[in-house]
Amino acid sequence: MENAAENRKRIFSGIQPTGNLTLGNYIGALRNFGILQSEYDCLYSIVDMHAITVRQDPAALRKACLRTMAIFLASGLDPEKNIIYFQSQVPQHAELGWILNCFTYMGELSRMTQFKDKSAKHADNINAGLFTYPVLMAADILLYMTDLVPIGADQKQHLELARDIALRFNAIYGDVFTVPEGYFPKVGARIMSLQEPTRKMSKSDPEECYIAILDEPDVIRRKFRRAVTDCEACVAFDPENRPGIANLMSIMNALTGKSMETITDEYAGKGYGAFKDAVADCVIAVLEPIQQEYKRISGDKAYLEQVMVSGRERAAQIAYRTMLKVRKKVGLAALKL
Ligand code: ATP
Ligand code: LTN
Repeated sequence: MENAAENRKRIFSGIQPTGNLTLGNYIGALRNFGILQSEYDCLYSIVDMHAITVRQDPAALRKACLRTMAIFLASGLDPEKNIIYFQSQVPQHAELGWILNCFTYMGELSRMTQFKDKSAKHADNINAGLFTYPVLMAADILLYMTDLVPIGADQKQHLELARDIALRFNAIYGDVFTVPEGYFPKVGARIMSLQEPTRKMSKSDPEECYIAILDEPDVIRRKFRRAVTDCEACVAFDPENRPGIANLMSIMNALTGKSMETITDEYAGKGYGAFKDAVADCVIAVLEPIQQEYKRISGDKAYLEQVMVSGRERAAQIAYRTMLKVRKKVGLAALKL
């Protein structure tokens, strides 16, 4: 595929194997991965090196990596069509990350909102990796001459930085990197927390804030029933003043395609209880087949291993070619295999 697809546009995206993948990850990113796979030449990475910017239990991290890969496959990503692999198994990510660190300014990194949020959350461990996290993300993307990056809205600032770094590098050394564009979902680019609907749904928040892709139906129903709304008890889309109900409407809209007007009309006079149950039903209908497939795939360790090895080999070939070029440009000795 790597050669045959030379003239197709290339896609790269990554998901951290931290905790349980959420409905936000699914709607904001994963669902688009599946849609894009037939038209583009895609790489989807489990970005385990990004995950260790916050302290991880080693055994739990190893498990989470495999679980994330199984969820990728269960949600319909074809490992033949796409390159699915673990970031840390292609060492060129770290190598390019270092080089790009030397082309990124402290001021740029200090402005990153994710760094500010994560520093507040992990005040006892504000390490340099957390600070340079966006540079490693830029390396992920630029290593594969990526054209398009499917991500949720929270990653927009990081993508802008990756573009700036690419442009800066190209201005010095000539056209080395493809300058990537973001690909954001039209609806659902920012699914909010069920308990604090002014903040994004995040898998590192407490359980009741998010729906995990692998949550059982009764858990999903319970979490939606307990979701924070307001006391107006009428379904209407007003994200500014009524973020909780607007978030539930966005989830329904993203999963069923029903417009906000249709949803408003359908649930007029029915109260929040019925609406919350209906949102839960839509989510269950989408997640159930993924969960069934997950159960099947996650038991097949040999298959997962095979996907991992083949993904790594295919990704490494492209990464190797980019690094030959980059090393030459910056004046580092060639590293031939
Ligand atoms: P963490 O809470 O551990 O930082 P995260 O879920 O925010 O995790 P990732 O797992 O790295 O971060 O996110 C993977 C993809 O999912 C990214 O493209 C991100 O933009 C998208 N995403 C994450 N949360 C949401 C959300 N609430 N709504 C829409 N997209 C999201
Ligand atoms: N930073 C992203 C995860 C991520 C990513 C990437 C996304 C790491 N490398 C490359 C797209 C492309 C996050 O925190 N959600």
